[in-house]
Amino acid sequence: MSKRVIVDPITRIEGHLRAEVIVGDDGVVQDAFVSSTLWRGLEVIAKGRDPRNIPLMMQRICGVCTYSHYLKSTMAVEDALGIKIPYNAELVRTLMNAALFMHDHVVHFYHLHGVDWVDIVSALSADEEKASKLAFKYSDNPIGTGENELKKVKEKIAKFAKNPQGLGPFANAYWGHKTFRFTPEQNLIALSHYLKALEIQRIIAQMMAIFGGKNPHPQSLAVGGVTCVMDILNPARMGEYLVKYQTIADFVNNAYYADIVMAAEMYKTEPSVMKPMGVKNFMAHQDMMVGRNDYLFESGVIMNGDLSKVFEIDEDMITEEATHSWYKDDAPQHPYDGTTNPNYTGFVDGDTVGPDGKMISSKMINEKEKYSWIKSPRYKGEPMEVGPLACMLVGYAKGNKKTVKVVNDFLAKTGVPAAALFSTLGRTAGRMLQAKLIADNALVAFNNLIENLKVDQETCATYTIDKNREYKGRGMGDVPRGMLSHWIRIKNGVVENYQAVVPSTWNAGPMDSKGAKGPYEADLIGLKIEDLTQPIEIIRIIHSYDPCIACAVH
Ligand code: NFC
Repeated sequence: MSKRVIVDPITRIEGHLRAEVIVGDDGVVQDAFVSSTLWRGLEVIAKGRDPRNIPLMMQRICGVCTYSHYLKSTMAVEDALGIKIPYNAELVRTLMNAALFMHDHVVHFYHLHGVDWVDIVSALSADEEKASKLAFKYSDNPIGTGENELKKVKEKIAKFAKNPQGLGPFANAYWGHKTFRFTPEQNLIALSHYLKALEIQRIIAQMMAIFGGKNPHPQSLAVGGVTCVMDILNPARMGEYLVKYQTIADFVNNAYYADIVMAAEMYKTEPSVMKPMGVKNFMAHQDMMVGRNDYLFESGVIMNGDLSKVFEIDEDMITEEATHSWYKDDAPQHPYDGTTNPNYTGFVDGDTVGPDGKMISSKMINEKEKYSWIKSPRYKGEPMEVGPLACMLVGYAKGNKKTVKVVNDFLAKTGVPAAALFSTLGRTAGRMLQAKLIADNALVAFNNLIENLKVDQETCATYTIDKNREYKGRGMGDVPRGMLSHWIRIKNGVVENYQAVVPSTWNAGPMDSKGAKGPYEADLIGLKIEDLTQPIEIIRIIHSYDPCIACAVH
């Protein structure tokens, strides 16, 4: 008889997320439902306010992709008012974005998702000398893997293990689960990088603050451009950015890249991470301008995993619906006319699998009705995956030289075929490859900025708002978790309507009126769970999207 398994909360993510799966006697997931259990309401707060203040408010949608909403909201207002920002401002915005992307992806792999791949307890039995030598298999210049360094890492974690509370930040995980594939030595290498990445986080945050004033939630964008004029004209500040950038790029290339190559080698035979995705439609938007008409990311739509065709995005075809979301107005709406009127209908009583595997009575998702605070975005009525993998696939299929190089080098080094990218491993690798694309190429923006400042020091465009006119505009692009768009209507000088269509909304949204599932839910169906009391396979898939539910619900 089938059973319902609940994972709630899914930890090591931003926000509140619950997954419920129906599992058959064979341990295979027959159906899946994903719910966000907390509402925000930023779109409602925006109404009636001065559009120039909106970006600072919208930035508060998230404390992780802290710059994404600030930037896209500023761009939406600029688009509505017909403002073209100076070239210097474009380049500075890219340099801030480079810091954000590298920060998010490093934190994601090591601190949020890494423990799905790395068995920390197994690392304690590693031979440091063997591990130190092994690190050279994955990088010519390994980081943090000298024999003594690895010894210290082991000692540090062994101290945790002696605590009465157990393993501290590593407690309560499914250590020893049969789907972990690294050897003890590989686990130790990755564990050392986990600790090193804590330092890296701090350095990248400082990098963002050089042009942003502070981090999280930088302050240096204004409608029309940027305000960090004294920083970009100060060689010491520019030099500081460069040095920090190089430290981060080195980590991306010699720790993060190396660890994902190692993961590909060991996990390419693990069925739960190689299971083909449920949704094979991808969408990404041009972003990361490094020079005039020179972008690291391309725009496009891929349907059914067919890389031979990339379609242009038709923005009129983007909708959000609320058939299974806790809002009124169920029917699909274009974001310019979107509404956000809460309508909470709660959970139902039922029988589910308890923590010890025995059946218990509990609250369950009512999948026949509404069950999530996340809406269901659709493109031409179809669910789409957005995110770094979508961005890399679109760039690859469009023949973007820099993307093609990064992807082909990885496929050659790992021996993994391109088809294997349509999996959890592919999604996790896609995020790293996007970080590498940035680490290897975003300094073009830095050099162009220095050159341009010699002849042009404009950083902000002037503009006026005519209170007798109506305006509408949108800011679109790719942010660390995928395609993000903000849509604004302005009337009488204030915000008439505001909607954000967010990456984690695309990926985590519930079923639509036709019963079609979004990427999270569709990906769980068909997954084999080895032990219902330790559903790490579910967590690994969900984590690979880097869920941000604060963003998704907003
Ligand atoms: Ni929060 Fe997000 C913004 C999402 O749009 N999803 O990438 C960004 O958070 O991480």
